Amino acid sequence: MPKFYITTAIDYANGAPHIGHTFEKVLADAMARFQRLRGVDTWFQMGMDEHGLKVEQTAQAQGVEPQAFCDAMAETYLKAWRAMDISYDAFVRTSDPLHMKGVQALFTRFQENGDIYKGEYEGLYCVGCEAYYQEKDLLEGKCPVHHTEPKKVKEKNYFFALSKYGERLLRHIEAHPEFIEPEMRRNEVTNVIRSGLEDISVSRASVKWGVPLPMDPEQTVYVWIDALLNYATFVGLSQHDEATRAMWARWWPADAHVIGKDITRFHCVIWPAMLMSAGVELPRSIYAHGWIKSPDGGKLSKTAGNVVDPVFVGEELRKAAGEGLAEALMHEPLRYFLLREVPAGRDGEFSWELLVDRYNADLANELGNLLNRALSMSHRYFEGRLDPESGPAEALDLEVQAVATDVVSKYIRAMSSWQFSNGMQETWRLIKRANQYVQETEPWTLAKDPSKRARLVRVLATLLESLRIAAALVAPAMPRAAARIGSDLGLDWPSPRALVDLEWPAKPFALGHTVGAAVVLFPRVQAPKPAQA
Ligand code: ME8
Repeated sequence: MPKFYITTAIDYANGAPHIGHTFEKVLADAMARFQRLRGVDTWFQMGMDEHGLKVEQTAQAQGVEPQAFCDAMAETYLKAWRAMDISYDAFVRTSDPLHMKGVQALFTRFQENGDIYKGEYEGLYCVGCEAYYQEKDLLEGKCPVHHTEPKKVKEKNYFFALSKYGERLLRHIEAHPEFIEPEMRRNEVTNVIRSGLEDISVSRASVKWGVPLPMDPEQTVYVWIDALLNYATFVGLSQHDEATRAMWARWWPADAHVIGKDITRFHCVIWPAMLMSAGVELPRSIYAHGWIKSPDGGKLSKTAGNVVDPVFVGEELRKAAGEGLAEALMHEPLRYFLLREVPAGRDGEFSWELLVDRYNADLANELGNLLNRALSMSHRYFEGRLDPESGPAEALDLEVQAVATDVVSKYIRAMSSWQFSNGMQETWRLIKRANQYVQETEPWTLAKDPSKRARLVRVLATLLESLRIAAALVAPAMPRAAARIGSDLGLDWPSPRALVDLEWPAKPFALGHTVGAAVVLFPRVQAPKPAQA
């Protein structure tokens, strides 16, 4: 069975998750679900980045030990990811002893390969990024991401010989362009490497909250080296027993690391160089997404203090929908919004108004309306069970069928290459075509004429078949809504092969089949903006 190992960045434990983090987790989740529903064995890993100065300082400011602080924060993250239905297989925490041992083992390997040496570092450090900056990379003396002034730091620490790996990295990227997606990011990274790589400091003398260096326990491993290694330590890098050997053989190399565009240098330069040094195969692909910005154009970030809590958004949307939106479905619209609204690799904007507009247009008026119409007419004219035979397919029916077939092939292509917005637009092309088909065929007119009964059966069967396919296509974006539609259609759902069995059958499934009662899945929202969003 083919395999797919996908990861997200692990979020800093210094503040609660916001819409920006949610965007990344939803992207990776949609890809993981897409792969699973295509019949691919998938391992989806995410987690929390717990060590380093930023977390140490935040815990200190709150008067708690870093470990206790991170334990509480892990609860907050897990609560959000469960609410958002992120289907992770493992949630890693870098304070886990298994991981810490793995970091030390790799560090020793770098040293044995002659890539670690002692030196003195003097530079400008941004705690928000947990990274050194060179003067030329600052904007008016400030960090370009956090808009804060970095601090001058001078310490004795250990260095990694990154400069050794520039040529090999360039050759790898040339031979495997898919290693960095999208192309825009690949070009940026290639330019960084071409302009010359400097060795990097990989330990901290002043930070206590971290993994002690195996060769000098007075120092801790630089948090980025520690964090990047999570991708390998939690899938059996140590290979010290049967279970870890099996994990490693099954999942490594990673097929996709999903990260934000602000951390490509770490993932596309430092991480592969570390793996080269350790003699480990490189991941297949790194996909860098854009940022979710607030309407004022700024990146939503914990440091900027303009974050939006994803769980709050769903709760408010439910209130705004007059509680008619089921509790189980209240976070689905945000998932859909993030996938539909943001073009692949680009920045996107989040605002309450944009969310409500998208919800009303696509979910209430199109998808919800189609489901409600198809089910209510099945009940009104056939008491929920269509006749087992129908009239022959006519030109209009074949046209809907042709749209479905075309949509499916374009959807698969789009979703396989991170073009989720296109995948959703394709899906809605089918949904809109089916709604238009209702207007064209006028089932209510057919129902008045008993001689048109077989034709009416064909029309409703065509609608229900379109919905079956649409529900499967929607599943990576809105798994709960898809499951709900599947069960309303009386289907055995979730089908593990939902995105394999997508062809239009010779005999529509709805013939002689009983469907559920009519429902309003997504009631329209006309509500003022809630205070926090
Ligand atoms: O960078 N829009 O953690 P982090 C889109 N611990 N994505 C955003 C975003 C926004 N407004 N804000 C953050 C770290 N992200 C490290 C990662 S991985 C070995 C270590 C994304 O909490 C960001 O780009 O600052 C990153 O991919 C992820 O959320 C975690 O960000």
